[in-house]
Amino acid sequence: MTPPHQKHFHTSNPEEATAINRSLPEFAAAQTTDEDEYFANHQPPTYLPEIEEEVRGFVAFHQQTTGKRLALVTSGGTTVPLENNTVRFIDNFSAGTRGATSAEYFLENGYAVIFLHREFSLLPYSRHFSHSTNCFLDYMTERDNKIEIDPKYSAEMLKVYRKYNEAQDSNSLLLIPYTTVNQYLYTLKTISEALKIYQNKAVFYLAAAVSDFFIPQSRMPQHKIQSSATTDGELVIRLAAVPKFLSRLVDNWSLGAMIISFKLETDNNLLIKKAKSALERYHHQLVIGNLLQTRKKEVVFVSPGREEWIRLSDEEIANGKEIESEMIPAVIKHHDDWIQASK
Ligand code: 9Z3
Repeated sequence: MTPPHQKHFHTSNPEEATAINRSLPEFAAAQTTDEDEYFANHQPPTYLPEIEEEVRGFVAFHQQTTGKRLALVTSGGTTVPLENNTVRFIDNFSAGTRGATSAEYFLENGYAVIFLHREFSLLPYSRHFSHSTNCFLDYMTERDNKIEIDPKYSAEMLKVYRKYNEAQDSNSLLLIPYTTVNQYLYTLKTISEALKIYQNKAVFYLAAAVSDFFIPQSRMPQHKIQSSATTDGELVIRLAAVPKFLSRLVDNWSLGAMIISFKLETDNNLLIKKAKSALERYHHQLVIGNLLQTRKKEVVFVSPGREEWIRLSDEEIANGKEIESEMIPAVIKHHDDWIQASK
């Protein structure tokens, strides 16, 4: 029996007045989107379940133990293989500087970081010493038949070493690699789903340079393309568009997280326009626009109704200041507002 204060609803009777309405337009059959189609027709990397376990362990650790906010930083370029047994692939310029540098500033500001990066691209902390000389041995010197850090690098290295150890000891940095665009997309999806329990305390900072075009598995030759198989010595490659995954990320894969995408252009006249249209299209929280030519000197934050530039002077750059040291505190302010607004 229903208690007297509780209203009783009947749902089993048809609504006679509105059951048939011929003036309504035909309802389209459910469509699978390009993104779903992509996952239905491409194989996940075989190691993905192990990555999922690592990520879930990391997320649970921080949720239960440290309570830190969490940043997923993506970094570096994705490859597009031309052959299944890959000898050749298409690549892009990104070395992962933006991602690796930003990850350090997130860590310094108390975030835990999942660093989804192109394998062998720059990593947080080691980046200071890995690509700037011919070899790490350039930082060493010999004394009394022993090898040691050259004293002229020692102070700087000690600073980085301490920060690196702090990140390691507190289990605040999880490194997850990818190489191809397919691996990137599957891994991003898996990490996003594992991060759902983190809700608005998670921030997605998508700095990886993701290829817009790829060769679908259905068209991919198994073996190295032979020059004898080309016509007139020319190789024609037909690429398909990579589906726009940001809408899936915003709508389904993440739950309440703040999502930041990057917009890269080379034409100054397009930057703001393209950043705004990305924001309108995906309804996420922030687009960071940058030009290839000036990306280390200036970026623009485009959020609903707002544009904020961050610029470094030539003097600041000459003194070794990194633009990410200003970008990340500004991102964190946006994240504070996002958490506040979603309370
Ligand atoms: C960026 O715009 C990054 O800032 C850079 C960093 C790739 C320029 P580096 O590794 O470079 O420090 O040398 N990333 C996003 C690029 C991208 O693919 N954006 C897509 C687009 O522009 C949207 S997701 O359409």
